[in-house]
Amino acid sequence: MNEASASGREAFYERLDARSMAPLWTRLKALVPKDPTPVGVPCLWRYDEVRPYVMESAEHISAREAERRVLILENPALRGSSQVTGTLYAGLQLIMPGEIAPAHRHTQSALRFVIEGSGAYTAVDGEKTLMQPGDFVITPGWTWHHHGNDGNGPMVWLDGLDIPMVAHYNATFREDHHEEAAEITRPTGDALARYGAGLLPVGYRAASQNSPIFNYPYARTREALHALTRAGDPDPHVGHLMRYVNPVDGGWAMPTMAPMIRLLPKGFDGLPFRSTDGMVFVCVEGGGSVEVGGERLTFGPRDVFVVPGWMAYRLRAGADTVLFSFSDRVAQEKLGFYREERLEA
Ligand code: GTQ
Repeated sequence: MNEASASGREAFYERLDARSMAPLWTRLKALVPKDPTPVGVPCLWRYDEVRPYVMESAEHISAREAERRVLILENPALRGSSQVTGTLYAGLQLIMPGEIAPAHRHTQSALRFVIEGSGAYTAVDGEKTLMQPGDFVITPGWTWHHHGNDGNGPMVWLDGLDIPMVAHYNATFREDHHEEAAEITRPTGDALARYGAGLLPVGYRAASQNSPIFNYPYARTREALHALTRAGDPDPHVGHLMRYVNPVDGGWAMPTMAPMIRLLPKGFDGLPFRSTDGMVFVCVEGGGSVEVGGERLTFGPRDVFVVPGWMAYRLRAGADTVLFSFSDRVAQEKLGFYREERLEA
């Protein structure tokens, strides 16, 4: 191309620009790349390092004043965005004895994975559930919820929310309840008895895309995971990997976030794996390492780490290890985007 036509092109682009238009061909490869560019970087938050900050937050603000006293786990490559992956938010929430985090509701879905403490509860849509370490708890979008702590020690859980995903669709709404604690209309344990015992009320019709079970107690989950180890070998890439299920339709427990839990037997030396969903992990028991992006992050109980989508990773376990995780896989599957790849060693 000669100079005259090159400058003619540039002038054309400028005239386009003035009309709020642009040539696709200068952007095509970035807009429609061959494969995904990972969003964010791998990162591990070691619980013994972050815990002092979580506890100190109680010296600076009450749950009431904060509304939610949470330290956001922000991806180091996405600072200022409140994102842990391209679509997900994560944070560590602290509730001290006697406190109440006041009732509100929002279109975002939330999940809680209990890290430390006992005696605290969350109330969701009229039912309170007591939380224990390892419990997986759902707050469906647009349900009233407040949290409280009737115990005598602090409680910390990991919050996972689809905040960036809902923001992407500009479909964010919130409402504060007129009372600090929303009304309790059902006894504690009601949902688990009705929907979590391999039974369903006859004539039951799903009112939501969320599982009607909103607390999956760790004691039961753990028992199931250990039974699997007696029944056969783990998948060589992902271990004994299970998803939290909605018993009404067999689908994922939540419509936008995909919660899973896995057991990696002692000595597990996983083959590399990658999938399009960025994943947030919590080590529940045991310990090991994740090799990702040319580094090796070692983890133990209560540590949280993130693996960006489409980055290959290998999991290893030095002891029988339980890992909880969540990602946007369920949304990607519904939209037809989800892909995974099992790689050679
Ligand atoms: O517990 O309702 O970490 O609304 C962020 C926003 C927790 C909550 C978060 C929230 C909540």
